[in-house]
Order: sequence, then C-alpha cells, then structure tokens
Amino acid sequence: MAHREPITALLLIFLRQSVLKYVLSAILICISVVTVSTHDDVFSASHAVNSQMARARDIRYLLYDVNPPEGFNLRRDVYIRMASLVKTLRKDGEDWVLVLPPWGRLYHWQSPDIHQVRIPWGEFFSLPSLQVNVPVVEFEDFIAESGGPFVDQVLVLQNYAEGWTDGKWEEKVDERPCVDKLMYSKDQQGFYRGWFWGYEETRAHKVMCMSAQGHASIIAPVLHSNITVTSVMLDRAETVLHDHYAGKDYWSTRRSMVFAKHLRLIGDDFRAKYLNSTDDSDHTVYNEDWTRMKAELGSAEGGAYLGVHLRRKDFIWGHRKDVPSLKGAVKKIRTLMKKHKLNKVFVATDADDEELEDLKRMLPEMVRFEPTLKDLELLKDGGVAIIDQWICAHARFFIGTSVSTFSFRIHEEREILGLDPKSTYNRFCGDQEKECEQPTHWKIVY
Ligand SMILES: Nc1nc2c(ncn2[C@@H]2O[C@H](COP(=O)(O)OP(=O)(O)OP(=O)(O)O)[C@@H](O)[C@H]2O)c(=O)[nH]1
Ligand SMILES: *[C@@H]1O[C@H](CO)[C@@H](O)[C@H](O)[C@H]1NC(C)=O
Ligand SMILES: *[C@@H]1O[C@H](CO)[C@@H](O)[C@H](O)[C@H]1NC(C)=O
Repeated sequence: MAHREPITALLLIFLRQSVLKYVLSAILICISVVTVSTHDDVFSASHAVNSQMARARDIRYLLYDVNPPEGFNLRRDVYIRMASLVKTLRKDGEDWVLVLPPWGRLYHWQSPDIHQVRIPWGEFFSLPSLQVNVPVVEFEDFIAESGGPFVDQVLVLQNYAEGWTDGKWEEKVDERPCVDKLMYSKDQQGFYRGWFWGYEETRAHKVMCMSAQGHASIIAPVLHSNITVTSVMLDRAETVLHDHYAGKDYWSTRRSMVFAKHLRLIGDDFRAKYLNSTDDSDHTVYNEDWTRMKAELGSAEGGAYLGVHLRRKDFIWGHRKDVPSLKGAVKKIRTLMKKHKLNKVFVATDADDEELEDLKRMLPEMVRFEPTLKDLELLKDGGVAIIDQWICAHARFFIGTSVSTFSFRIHEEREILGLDPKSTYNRFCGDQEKECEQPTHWKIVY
C-alpha cells in the first residue's frame, strides 16, 4: 500500500494543478469575452441589471404580530385583517408582500417537552392556497430575500390614550408617545431588540408607537406616504378592525386559509376509521382549489356523528354564566344524539386531566383524537387543534362553546363545506342561563 501513496498524491497534485489551470484559463477567456461584449452591449446589459434590481427593491414587506396572550384562533382572524390591508396597499399600486408571523410561544400550547417556537405557517396551512389570495412569504424566506434579519421599522399600534374624544367614534391614526411600556429596547449597536418569534438575531432599525382607531386599511396611507422603508412590522395588529367583516374580501381570505394537507388527511383517516365518515358518503367532497369550493348550503350531509367543541380551562375558571358544567354539557349531548338519531359523538376539548376523567365516566362512548407523544411532536398543539376542528367540521350536527374563537372557526369551515346552517350555529348554554342566544349565521359572500 505504502508505495502507492506517493503516486496518488502526485496524481492529485497534478490533477489539481491542471484543474486550476483549466479554471484559470476559463476565467481568462470569460473576462476577455465580457470585455469584448461590454464594448458593444454596455448600455442594454447594465440597463437590464438595473431594472432587475429596481424591481427587487420595489417589493415592500408587511410583517405583523399580535398581543402575546391571544390564542391561535384569534390570530387566524388577525391574518384576515392584515391580508385585507395588503390588498388595499397593492390596489394603490405598490408591490407589498405579507410576511407570515411564525407560530409559537402561545399561552395555550403547553404540551410539555415539545419544541413549539419558530413554526412556519406551512405546517398548519396550505401556502399555495394562501398565495392565490394575497402574496405571502414565510418569515425565513423574508430574511433570505430581504438580505438579513432586519426589520426596517416597527410600528406598535395602540389605542388613543384619551379614548374616544367627545364619546364620538371616528377613524384616525397618529404617531403618538407609547402608552404602554415599550417591549423593544436598544442594543449597543443602536438596534432595537424584542420578540421576533424566537429569532434572536432579528432586530429593528426603528420603533415607534402609533395610535390607531378604525379598520385595518386606515394604516394604508401611512405606509404609502409617511414611511418609505422596505419592511414595516405592525405590532399589536389586533388593534385595527376588519375592513369589512364577513364581506366578500373577508371570505376570500378565510376560504384561502386551507388547512395543510397532511392534517386534513389525518383527520379524514380518523373519520373513516372511528366515525364511519367519508367525503363521498357524507357529500363533503373538498376541492383542493378553494376558489372552486362553492358548496351550496345544505348540500353536505356530514358524517353520522355529533361533533362537540367543549372549551374548558380559562372559560370555566371565571365561572362564566354562558358555559355549562360537565354534567350540563353531557345532558345536552345526549339530548342532541337522540334528537338527531346519532349514535356516535366526537368531542374536541381542552379539558384538564381531572375533567377529562369525569367526562369519560359520564360519556364513555365519546370518541376523541388522542395523539401519542410522538404524533404530538410532529403535529404540535396547533396541528392537533386543526385536526379536532376538521373532524368537528364534518359532523352531521355540531355544538360549540359560547364566544370561543375555536368554535367560530369550526362554523366557518362548515359553512365552506356546505352544511345546513341549522346543524352548525349551536352552542351550549350555561346551566343557569336564561336567555341563551345562539351564534350568528354568517353567510359566505362569493
Ligand atoms: N386540540 C384542541 N385544542 C383546544 C380545544 N379547545 C381549545 N383548545 C386550545 O386552546 C386554545 C384556545 O384558544 P383560541 O384558539 O384563541 O380559542 P378561544 O376558545 O376563543 O380562546 P380565547 O382566545 O382564550 O378566548 C386553542 O388554540 C387550542 O390550543 C380543543 O377542542 N381541541
Ligand atoms: C403622515 O403625513 C401627513 C402629511 O405630511 C401628516 O399630515 C400626517 O400626520 C402623517 N401621519 C402620521 C401617522 O405620521
Ligand atoms: C357506514 O356508513 C355506510 C354508508 O354511509 C352505511 O351503509 C353503513 O351501514 C355504516 N356502517 C356502520 C357500521 O355504521
């Protein structure tokens, strides 16, 4: 062996030298070619490069974040408001792109020992579906495209310190001193540090507070005229309201928020296996292209099971009058199963272990989606929530919890699938609740 080594080494040196020589000569040839061509073509070539750069420069990025305590389903609602703002900005002729705020650090996502931060939207939603509605990018792609972990300017939205002047509502937006303690602080280089979804290296050049009162698009003129930087982040974006709640544009965005396919498939498998529910038999066939999903109300039958969303935890800690006891809920479930001749019941709930034991005892036939720890690591709490919602959305009859955004999102999903509104807009009543107003039917505007 030993005697062959020098030969290999020599061969390598020779090869490297010849490769090097080849590369060098190739570079030299290129340079001379370029030199020649620049003489002829100098104008058009550099012109093309410049306009390309200009086009890249013209893209502006809208980032946003929501008050930390807000849950998954209100955040989905704020996305709709921001998508609407981006549409307004684009109508006004600028090339704005919405940057999707990574998921994580949500108060309710407390599954122990699993990593739940910097989760891209693609894990929960279908990006191509979102793209059809408005241009979006994941945060990491924004970092890559825009040249680094920097946000040019953060606008912290807030209410007016003085409230409504003269008790009169008017839409307005003004730069104002910060009302609350600023959650960003300057580092030694003069950059602002704060919570950028767990991306420690991300920082902002500038931060200011802005009082805003009104719908999302009141920010548009400010982003057009007062601010010229490329990337702007609206923090506390929930401060602004929907441009037109439940209007055509609201629904386009809502319909574009198609759940990620792997989550839908897991939900469908579960339906088939435990609830004898398939799209063909239940008339809930889903079109991958949401723009073609225009199911008539009542055309979908839904699987032969009762779907239940039973919100507990903080909803019962405050002893709310519109939330039932477990006993009250089970009684209602049994009544509904009998009335609608359903012998299966699927329950989605955030109940703690103690309540869950009680519930299992009182309602032994209930079916739940219970991921193993390994599944949970893959799906995360958000994925499990979506699967729960997907299964509830396909039930023949659904009952949810009063003013829970989790239940509201199920209503919308059922509306998209074309289930009869009578089977959708139902909620539990508190044990002592006298006037138990049922949820509002919001019809899709296509
Ligand atoms: N998997 C699952 N999670 C649930 C269920 N109900 C509540 N959760 C969890 O608790 C969170 C509830 O917060 P939201 O999504 O904001 O919905 P909400 O019911 O309006 O709650 P608030 O925002 O606190 O008013 C969800 O995001 C889930 O993480 C459920 O039935 N199944
Ligand atoms: C934006 O600029 C206009 C015109 O200069 C000014 O009147 C307005 O107060 C500015 N708005 C904000 C929010 O800075
Ligand atoms: C499952 O559903 C099919 C069609 O909807 C029905 O014919 C069948 O009886 C159901 N099976 C069970 C076990 O409920």
